[in-house]
Amino acid sequence: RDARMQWWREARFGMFVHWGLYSGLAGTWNDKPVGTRGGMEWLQQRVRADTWEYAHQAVPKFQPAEGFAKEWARLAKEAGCRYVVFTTKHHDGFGLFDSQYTTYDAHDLVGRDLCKEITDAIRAEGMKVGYYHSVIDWHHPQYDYDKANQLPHPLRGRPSPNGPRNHDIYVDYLHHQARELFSNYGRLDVIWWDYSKEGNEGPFWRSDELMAMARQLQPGIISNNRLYHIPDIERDDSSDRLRKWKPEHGDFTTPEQTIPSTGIPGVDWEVCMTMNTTWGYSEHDDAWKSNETLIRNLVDIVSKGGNYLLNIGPKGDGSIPQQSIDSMRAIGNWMAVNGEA
Ligand code: FUL
Repeated sequence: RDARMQWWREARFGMFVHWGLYSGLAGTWNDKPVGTRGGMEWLQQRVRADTWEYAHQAVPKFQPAEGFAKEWARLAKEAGCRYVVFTTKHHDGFGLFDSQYTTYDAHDLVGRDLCKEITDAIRAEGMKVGYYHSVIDWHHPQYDYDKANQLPHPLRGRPSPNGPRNHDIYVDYLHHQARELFSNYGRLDVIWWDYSKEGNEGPFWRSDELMAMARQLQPGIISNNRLYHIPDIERDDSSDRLRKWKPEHGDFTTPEQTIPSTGIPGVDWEVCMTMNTTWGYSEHDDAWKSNETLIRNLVDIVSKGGNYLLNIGPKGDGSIPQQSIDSMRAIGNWMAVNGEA
């Protein structure tokens, strides 16, 4: 494990990317802001849209420009990142990769394998590649939102229009897609699962099998622990829960939007954070952190032994908000002067 973790422990700084159908909607639904703060990658749930309505509005606005991925990779490199983790599928269920198990993916709706474009671009800049993959899937007809007990779904508590939902069928689908990701894009360095809720950890997703599959198909891969561990946004007794977490449940833990005050002794950890308050792009969120804050966060985290995974939320055409470009460059300049070679 130490051998697998070595590059990551040395990396210190990575770029997170949240990008999918929600990006083109930009935090707006029916010409109204969905809000000015908070995760707009949750837009579908925030407006209580079913998948048909959501996709109908979102797909025409999701039009990736040629070469967008190279811009992301160049920016990450310039900022001093050693790895990039991006959303292969977020909770809305839309995949950036080409899956033979659904038509709700970039291949079928956009005519491109965006996962491949992004993966290749990151590799070409010599960085490590990570996939954020959601185990939650609002679009899947067998995703059991009642049993999963984790979503404000428009149909929650009402009879499903598709009849009873069979969670096992959804979990098979999750495993099939994971196999595609582990098999079809070459070497993968990080798998970043998202996420379990209390009572739905581990066996709920047949997580031991997922982890074994990852190890078998990608021997060098490292993984976060969110198949087994509830992320720290959900609860505040993380140290207590971390005692129950075993190394086979993942290689590192992922405090979200917050820096543990005294680090997390004996555990590898990575703080993921937004630059404003949303992961997915919003045209209404102007609560940008200053460059000084971002650099202080990086120094604070690294001095306590953690990694910093800093998020950008590109727009529907794949372009990066100017504030994020400027901040990443400012971090890069700081690193060039103060960082290690
Ligand atoms: C959370 C998700 O629900 C958010 O949308 C975001 O992806 C964050 C990194 O993880 O659990």
